[in-house]
Amino acid sequence: MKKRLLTIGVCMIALGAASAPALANDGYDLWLTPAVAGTAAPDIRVIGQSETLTLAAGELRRDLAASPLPVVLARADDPALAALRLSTATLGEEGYIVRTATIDGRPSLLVTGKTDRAVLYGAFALIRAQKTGVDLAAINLTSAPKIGLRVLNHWDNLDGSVERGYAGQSLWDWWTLPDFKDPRYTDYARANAALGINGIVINNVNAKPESLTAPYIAKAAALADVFRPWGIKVYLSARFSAPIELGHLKTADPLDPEVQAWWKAKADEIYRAIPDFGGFLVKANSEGQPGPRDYHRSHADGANMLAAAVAPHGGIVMWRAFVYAETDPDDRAKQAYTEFHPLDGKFADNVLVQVKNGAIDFQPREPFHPLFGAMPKTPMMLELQITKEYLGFATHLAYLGPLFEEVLKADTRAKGTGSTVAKVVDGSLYGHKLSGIAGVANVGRDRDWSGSTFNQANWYAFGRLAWDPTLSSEAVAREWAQQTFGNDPRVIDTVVRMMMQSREAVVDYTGPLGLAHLMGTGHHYGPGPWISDLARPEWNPVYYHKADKAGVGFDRTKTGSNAVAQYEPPVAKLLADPRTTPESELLWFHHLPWDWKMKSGRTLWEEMVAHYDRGVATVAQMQAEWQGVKGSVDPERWQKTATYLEIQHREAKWWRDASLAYWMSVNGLPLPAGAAAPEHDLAWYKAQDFPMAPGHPH
Ligand code: GCW
Repeated sequence: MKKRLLTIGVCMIALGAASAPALANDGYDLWLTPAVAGTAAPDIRVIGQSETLTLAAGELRRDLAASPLPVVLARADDPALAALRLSTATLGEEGYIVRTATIDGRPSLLVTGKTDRAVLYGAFALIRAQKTGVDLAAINLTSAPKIGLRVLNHWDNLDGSVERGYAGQSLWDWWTLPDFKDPRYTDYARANAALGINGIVINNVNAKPESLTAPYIAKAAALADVFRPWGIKVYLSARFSAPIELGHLKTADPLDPEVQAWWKAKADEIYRAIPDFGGFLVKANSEGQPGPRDYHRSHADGANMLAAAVAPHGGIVMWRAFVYAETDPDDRAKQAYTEFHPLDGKFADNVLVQVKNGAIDFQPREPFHPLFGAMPKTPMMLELQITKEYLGFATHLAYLGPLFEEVLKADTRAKGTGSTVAKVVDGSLYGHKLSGIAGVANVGRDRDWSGSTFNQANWYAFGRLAWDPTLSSEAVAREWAQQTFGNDPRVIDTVVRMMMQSREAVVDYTGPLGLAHLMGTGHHYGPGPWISDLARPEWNPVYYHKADKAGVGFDRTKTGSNAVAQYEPPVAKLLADPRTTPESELLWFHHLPWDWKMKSGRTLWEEMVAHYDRGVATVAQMQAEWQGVKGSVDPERWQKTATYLEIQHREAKWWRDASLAYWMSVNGLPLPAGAAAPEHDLAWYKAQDFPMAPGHPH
């Protein structure tokens, strides 16, 4: 009796909560906002049977508001659709059609594709269309992903921490897996499927061998079971030396038959637990990780050995090109190209080489990596960083869509004009069947998943651009805003305006005109352009800016490291001359005097100061814009964003002031008239210390 009363009480509380006005929105729903209660539920019919089709129908029931027509979900080869003679030639396995059609004599809204997961993607596209104001009565969408592997890379450690993670602990509770499958894993899969993301590397590229042991394979298998019906495969980062650590072999030499046999057996073991396991991601001979070079073998030798182990099961290997060696005195920006370019044509068919967008390391702006277009025989996977290691962690508002778009649209000129990075990556430039794009995830256990509402947009933009790298980042920002904040045009316009200027603002206040790698050591939080005492030269910011009394910037032309020669001749030619180098990349390629005349007529020094000031001013403007939508955005997300913008403003000013104080200590120049003096002296900025900054092992 007592128990019953208690149950009734709980129900009443639950009911009370459900009927209370929606005062708060903690951002948990992401872009999967449920249809407003009270609108007529659409009529959904599923033809055919599968778990994925059922999930697709469930998504529509939850999120689609009234539909002008009944919705029909079916695979394209279903006899019920035969009369429609659908043209499915361009759809591939994942493409969908969403259009009006008469089915069994009833005017309907058809969602179809060749496979169940294509239908699922179509269902999400229909929901997106409705939320972005498309007239469903006239809808006619056909869409197929341009890139095959659309993968998130989790830098999640087995102890629950996340390398460069700013959204709380890892989403994976390794300890309670495989038994407990947290419902969040399903919500995570839904959010990804809505964007078309079809692969997740669940552990850090700085991998522990334990992730390949039986208990952790079982944990990975549990996640794979959750993700599978959502069209998502699980991948693992593999530690190259695992045959030594786990197999007790004396070597991990990729040409050693015992090592090869170990990996083959390991792959077989994984596939027994996860029949659709995607494959391995490998960081080798980079930042202390083991790799084939330890045995005087090439990256191709290492990759091909793993590729042979997974090939019988249809798996692939994503081999990272993020390498630079302390023993190599050459410009760090050149090292990946130097090492990988000669290996073109040497990789097995099921290997992709995964290349960061730029040649250094996910800086707020980098020129595109010269390896794109330089390895025609090798599928090149683009790696972007969604988590904002160098763009203000979770607190700064920096929409990365324009950064992603900038690299995707960059023209390598490898096969004439129009040889964009997007065409290299989607495989079309050289006719590769395998193609892929990876994003380092910004997801953790925070209620809003990504540490802030606006960080969700970066995950969203990655997914949408992975599906279609020709989309404009502004269009993506708009559709994200509509699904996140509703359809008040004033709110949407404000949000999109803020987003579209936000990344450039970060460039301005952290490192304008092609400056890069100026951050504090280890945690990478805040400015440290003065740092010069670290053991390896390329760890020091001074290595990257080379500022002295006479000038600033890294000479990567013939008179310097000649990194420009790694680009195709027409690109190299432009970059060899400071007058034809885009000013946004000027100091990346050139060392120039402080009084160098810029296109604006200002000196380089004046221009730099103007950029720092513009960066801070843009943040102030974003704050003002956000004030303008107070009351039109739910209070919880509004307040958190407002507070984060205050933090951003304070830190933008800190970056500006600290940087200017340092540059002035080097060039001895006064500030241009009207520019405010830094708040503190240089010694103060140098004395700041952040031993507990997040995302970095303490
Ligand atoms: O940007 C650097 C990060 C490291 C990271 C490395 C990489 C996973 O500071 O934390 O390690 O890149 O991409 O391998």
